[in-house]
Amino acid sequence: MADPQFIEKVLSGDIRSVARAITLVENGTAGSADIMKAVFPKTGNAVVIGITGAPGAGKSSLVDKLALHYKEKGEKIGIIAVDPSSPFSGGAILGDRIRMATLGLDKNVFIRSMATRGNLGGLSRATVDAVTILDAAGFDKVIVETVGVGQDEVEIVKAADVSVVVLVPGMGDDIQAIKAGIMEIGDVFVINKADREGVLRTQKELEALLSLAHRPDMWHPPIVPTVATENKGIEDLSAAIESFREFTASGQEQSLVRKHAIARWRLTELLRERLLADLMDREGASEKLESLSRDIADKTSDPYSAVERMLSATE
Ligand SMILES: Nc1nc2c(ncn2[C@@H]2O[C@H](COP(=O)(O)OP(=O)(O)O)[C@@H](O)[C@H]2O)c(=O)[nH]1
Ligand SMILES: [Mg+2]
Repeated sequence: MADPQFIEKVLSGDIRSVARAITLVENGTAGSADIMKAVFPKTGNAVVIGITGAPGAGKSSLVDKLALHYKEKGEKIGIIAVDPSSPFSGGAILGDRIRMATLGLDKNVFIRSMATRGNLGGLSRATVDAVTILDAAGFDKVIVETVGVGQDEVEIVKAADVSVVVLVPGMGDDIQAIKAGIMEIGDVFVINKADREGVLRTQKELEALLSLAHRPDMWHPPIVPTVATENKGIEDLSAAIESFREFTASGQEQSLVRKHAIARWRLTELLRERLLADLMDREGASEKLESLSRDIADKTSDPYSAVERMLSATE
């Protein structure tokens, strides 16, 4: 059982307790399942906004401005930056400090970086759990920033209530985005760095692409030009996010389908992680993994035979 006093503090929005809960859950520490069980029923009030796009597109700048915008409206904002590229989040932590400085050390703005831990994966599970904790802790908006590269991140953004895809003027970046498979997931598109040339052309290209896409909910994703560094277009972005929220609120059926898909994905992720963790907990499992990996590399075994040997309970 999780300490009820600790849970109470998390639910009341106590920043230190929230941070500790996220760390415990991120590390999968004993007792973290109890924390999640206790907070889950208290969720559902936060608007979760996923922001994705290529590195350097201006996501962090945009997230900071958007957070300021919400903060000025008297809301509590949680920001989670997902950085799978930094296994040791030293750089990410430094980034957080800088962001804290601009946003102000404030009990209404909580910033946290998530990085890949070990080789068991679980980044997307940990991120979605962190979102759950912030939601239960009374944050009005939870913004998740990811570099739109891996499948994990696409899933994280899909799990948000509103997914925002950030592009910049110029053809190259658009193609990159399509490759990464993030075009289909955008509920709102931003063309950031609109102070640069080619905004209109990118907008036209994007409109053409979107007109080919078929969304089951029939939503037409708005395209919002912004200049994050000059705080331009932030109101429009906020309005576009809100309009999608209103749209989903009116379409009960589609939003249930979406919720169901997210729940299934979440359950599958957790199962995957648990099953792997249970397997690796077995006596000598790490050594076995190492030696089988060597065998595959040496071609004295193949991955399929190796996985069978890993799974066999004997040895
Ligand atoms: N010219 C211009 N530069 C921007 C704009 N938004 C962000 N930047 C700059 O682009 C760089 C990358 O921004 P960042 O927010 O870190 O991008 P991220 O990697 O997507 O999070 C930084 O040097 C920003 O100052 C913008 O609207 N216009
Ligand atoms: Mg960033």
